[in-house]
Amino acid sequence: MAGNQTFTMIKPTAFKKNYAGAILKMITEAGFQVKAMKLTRLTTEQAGAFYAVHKGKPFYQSLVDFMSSGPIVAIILEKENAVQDFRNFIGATNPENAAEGTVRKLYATSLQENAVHGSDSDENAIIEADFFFSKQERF
Ligand code: DGI
Repeated sequence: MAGNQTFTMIKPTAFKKNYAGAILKMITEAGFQVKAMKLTRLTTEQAGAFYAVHKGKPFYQSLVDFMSSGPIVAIILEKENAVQDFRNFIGATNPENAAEGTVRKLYATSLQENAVHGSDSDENAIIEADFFFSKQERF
């Protein structure tokens, strides 16, 4: 993946509210190229594994329940400096702190239901992309 890709998910509430099209438009207009994409749903086991780093925190179970509550759109994106640029583009974890014009400012419902995920390092981008996509599903 060589540092130029990141992984994102459009989370269940944002998908349910039909924001996926608008969010994807923002993403591509910001210069990110879609390299893989699928509509899928996490089991509670998969959501638990994806967010294992938060295990033991007070919000963990609620986060796992939420992330497995409905369909998500999983996407691999490519752009120079993809991980950092995408995190700047989506805004702060808590939408109350997200800058104007960011995806989370526009489409998040709450801290937990904050519209989109974005990998926090090149290493995690690779792990997360591999979690969802086979070689054949990437372009
Ligand atoms: O990398 P981020 O998604 O911005 O943030 P993170 O990896 O620290 O947390 C993963 C997700 O967990 C985040 O998108 C929303 C949720 N979360 C993080 N901190 C809290 C939280 N949910 C609740 N309810 N309370 C928190 O303090």
